[in-house]
Amino acid sequence: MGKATWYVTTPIYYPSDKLHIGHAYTTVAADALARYHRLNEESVLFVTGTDEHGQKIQKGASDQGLTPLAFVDQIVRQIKDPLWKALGVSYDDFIRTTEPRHRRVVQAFFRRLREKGDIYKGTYEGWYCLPCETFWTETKVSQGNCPDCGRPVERVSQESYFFRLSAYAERIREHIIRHPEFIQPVSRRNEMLGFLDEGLEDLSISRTGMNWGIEVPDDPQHVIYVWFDALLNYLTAAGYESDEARFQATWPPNLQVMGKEIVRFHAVIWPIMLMAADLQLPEHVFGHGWLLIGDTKMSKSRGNAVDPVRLIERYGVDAIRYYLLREVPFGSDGLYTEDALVLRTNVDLANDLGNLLQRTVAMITRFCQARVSLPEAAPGERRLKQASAAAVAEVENSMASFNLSQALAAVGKLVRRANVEIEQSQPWALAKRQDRQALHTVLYDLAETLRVISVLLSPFLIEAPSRLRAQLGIALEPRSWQETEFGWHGRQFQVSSGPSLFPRIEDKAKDHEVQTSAEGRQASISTSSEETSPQEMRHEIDIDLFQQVELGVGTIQSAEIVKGADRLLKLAVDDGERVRTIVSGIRSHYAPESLIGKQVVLVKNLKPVKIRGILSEGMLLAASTGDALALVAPESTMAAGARVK
Ligand code: ME8
Repeated sequence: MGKATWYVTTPIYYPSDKLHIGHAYTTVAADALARYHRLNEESVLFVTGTDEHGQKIQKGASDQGLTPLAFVDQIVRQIKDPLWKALGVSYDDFIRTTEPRHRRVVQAFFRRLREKGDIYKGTYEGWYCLPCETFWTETKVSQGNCPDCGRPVERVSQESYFFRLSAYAERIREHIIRHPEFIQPVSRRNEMLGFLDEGLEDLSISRTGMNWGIEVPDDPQHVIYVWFDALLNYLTAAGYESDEARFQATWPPNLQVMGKEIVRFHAVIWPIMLMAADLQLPEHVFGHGWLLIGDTKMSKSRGNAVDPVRLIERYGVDAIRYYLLREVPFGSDGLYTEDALVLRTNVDLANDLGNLLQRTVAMITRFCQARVSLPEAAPGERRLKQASAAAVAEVENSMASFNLSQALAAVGKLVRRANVEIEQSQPWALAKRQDRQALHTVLYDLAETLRVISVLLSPFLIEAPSRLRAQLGIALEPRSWQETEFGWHGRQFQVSSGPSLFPRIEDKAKDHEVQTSAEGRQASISTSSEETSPQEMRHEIDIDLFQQVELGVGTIQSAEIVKGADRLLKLAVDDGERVRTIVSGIRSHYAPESLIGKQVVLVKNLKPVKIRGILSEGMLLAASTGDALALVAPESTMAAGARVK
């Protein structure tokens, strides 16, 4: 676009009540993108704020016996802190539509369009939905209810200013068709084209008989319609009519993010306002899906809202941000459950990432006196180097298409790949063989991969990247996205183990009696171990990892009691190549003689261990529950040595 600043916006929210995780979702997504562009060394303007005028706010205030300003002031304070502060929302500007800078812009804009003839005075006859602050014509209202939210609408009949939307219907359609990237995802673009097919009527943009809003210039009986006022916040924050240099560097927005229910305002009405004022249109308008509770949208007025601050207190900011951005493909609707949040944290963050860090630091500490650098003669092409480069490219592509969950999935894949690398390269065996070159190469690559992961995660997570980097002994914050280059850190890592990156939530939950929410949430994941069983928290493995376990059929040739050990039997098992000795704890379930000739499944590549002075070379598979135990066997006789997979 050739301008200096990458400009991203969220909707400005109604401070009519506390915000919930639906609002957090939009804001954290915009925040991750803003952080990503900053890391890419771009100048960024990230704006969020509050939409403080309109009947809904006025009513909320009078219900509490407050002036509208006093009413919104207290809510706005809480939105800034604790909410956005605790969630790590790095906005550059928080705009409130009650600020004088905004009022000036709205009035100047109104004047400009009125002078041009795109705003004119007439009479409005129709319906109004208060919760949506939306006008509806007779044909759209079904049985007295709002077509968007289904709640009753009220009849309005009054003198009003109108904005000549209809005059721009063809231009906006053409813009949407010519710029497939303008409205995203594509499903929203199709919806908007469908909406335009129904025809555009001029929009009533003023009300009389209420005073909580910005007056129409030179006609103070009229207050400007809250949506017309609110949409202009994006101009105000960019410096329109107040700071020309800032405006030139910033306008138009690169990305405007919002929930799908208000795409119509942002992808049709708002661009037409800009066309009428001869201003450039935003590059991308992205309408994401809804967080649902059961099968309904989470919302303030439905009383099913989940408070993000309480979740952060319980699970930490990174778990919440990760869940919001990873769980649901950006653009689709997704079910919110606290169980899913816990599962995501435990599997992806505690198990996969936490273990990778913990194992890597432990091995570098143990085998390399906590210090590792890349050996001179290390090969240039290495598996983790390739996997890191692939992950970086995938994250970059995903971020360019705003696909945040795909970006995080790519990071997850790299984490799992690194865990597999540990299994495959077996650093402990390299240490034992004193293969210093191979050992240092693999441990350096693991540290380097973790470093790359810390950079990849830093747009998304607030605390974990620096805690991870502290254990690797490197600067706590990456300075630029270029640090995702493998080998960028071409020097030594001096590691030191630290507290677990993500303690498993079940452990934490045991310490806290977690209450179900008073706000109508059904079941909290809470504390009980039956609800969050280890099976549910299962650490998924790739097929590569599974295939490293060599399973085969064996035939038991002899079995004898191990003296002095009442649970053990010493078995001789023909594995198809040789007869190996296996010590197995099955004595209380099988009489030795009953086992002779029995077929079993054994783990063939288990490290031999001495048990009661006997070298045991493998393990038999057995199913067990409670006191019951049964050896696993092929369903029909197989040759000893047959592979089990
Ligand atoms: O519409 N799932 O403000 P608002 C996902 N003031 N996102 C959700 C959500 C959910 N369940 N609930 C809310 C307004 N959101 C106007 C905007 S802009 C010029 C004026 C998010 O307080 C989502 O971004 O009703 C949605 O569009 C926005 O909050 C609505 O916030």
